[in-house]
Amino acid sequence: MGIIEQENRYCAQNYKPLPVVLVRGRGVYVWDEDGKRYYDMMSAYSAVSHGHLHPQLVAALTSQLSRLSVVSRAFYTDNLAPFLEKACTLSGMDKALPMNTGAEAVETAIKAARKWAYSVKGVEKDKAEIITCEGNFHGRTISIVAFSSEQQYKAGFGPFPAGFKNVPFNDAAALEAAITDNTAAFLVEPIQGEGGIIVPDDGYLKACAEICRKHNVLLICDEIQTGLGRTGKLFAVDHDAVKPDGLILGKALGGGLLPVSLFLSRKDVMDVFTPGDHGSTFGGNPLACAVGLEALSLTVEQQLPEAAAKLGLYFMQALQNIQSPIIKTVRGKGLLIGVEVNADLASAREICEALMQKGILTKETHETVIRFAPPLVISKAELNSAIIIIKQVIEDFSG
Ligand code: IF1
Repeated sequence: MGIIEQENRYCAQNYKPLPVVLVRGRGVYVWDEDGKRYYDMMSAYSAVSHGHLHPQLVAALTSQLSRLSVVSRAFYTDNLAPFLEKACTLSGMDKALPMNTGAEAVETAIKAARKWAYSVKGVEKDKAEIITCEGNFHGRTISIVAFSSEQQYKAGFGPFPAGFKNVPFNDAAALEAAITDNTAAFLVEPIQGEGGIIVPDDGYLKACAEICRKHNVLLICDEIQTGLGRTGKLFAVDHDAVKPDGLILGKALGGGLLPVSLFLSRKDVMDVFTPGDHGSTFGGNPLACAVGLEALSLTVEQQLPEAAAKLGLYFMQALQNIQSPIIKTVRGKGLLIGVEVNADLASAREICEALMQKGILTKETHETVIRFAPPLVISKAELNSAIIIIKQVIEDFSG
């Protein structure tokens, strides 16, 4: 039985992977079981922004593995505090709560916002509302898909908890109109990833921040995908010079090695948690802290935001210069780029399969958008080589 057949036999079919079996990764490259090399243009949905097996991240993890792995938060350890101090200093937040997956950090943010609404803002018990956006993606838990606008993510999983309200993305007036005295928070991705790399107008986030401040509503930004340099700034909120009341980090925070996530916020929000309120077996474990601290340091030391800004602009211009009727639009920021294809001329999935044949790995989102999000450590030479292949494949499809 081949490995794909074996996986189909034993694994739930909750994904439809491209027919490639990866066995090795390094930097911007991954290799399949036949030794064929691919450019990774997905970075595991931006979890591998530092490149596969970055030597400094592997060294940080290996070193920690020789000392202490997991002890739970029943005891103090020597590297949680330095990790959280670094994260707070870089983000301008007062305190952080460590979790593992992005969804867990989003759930933490929802709990914090609700408890803050009751205990600080004075919202009536069990009446707190959280506003989110159409086209959002914040994870796959029952509470989170309760406010998803993607029917497939909800179908068959009800019933869902109440207390969430969706407004159109990129419409600050709609946000203000949806706010009531019971509104605890506005939870938003600065750029919608899964929604198809939707970049809002300049100033949208700034307008939302002002509206939230005016109505004493927490602005919580989900930067699980857009954070740590991906969009050309350390955080995507920096494009609008917005400091949110809460920030959610994940994916690249784990250096492409471990699940590491954080909910960071103001002191008065974080202080609603008292011992026993919330927790996680692995949240803030020494391995995660060693990797998380190194991932943050590397992002800044290697100027990954600046690299993403420069190479992202170059990459987008190269994609926009491809003369092809199958390309409808090219959009994105930094190295988070989406190419929307003309659905009546070509299928994004088929283009991804053709790209795979030529040594480029990426995935479509929402059937019509091809995501290009390489590791931020990609060199201009590597990017040029990838662009040549992408151009060739799109021109072949254009007949
Ligand atoms: C899937 C999307 C990307 C996220 C944001 C929270 C989470 C994610 C902004 C949850 C996770 C992943 C999940 C993965 C596909 C992928 C994805 F297409 F679904 F939306 F990246 F764009 N906030 N996104 O992007 O973090 O719990 O997964 O660690 O579920 O299919 P997680």
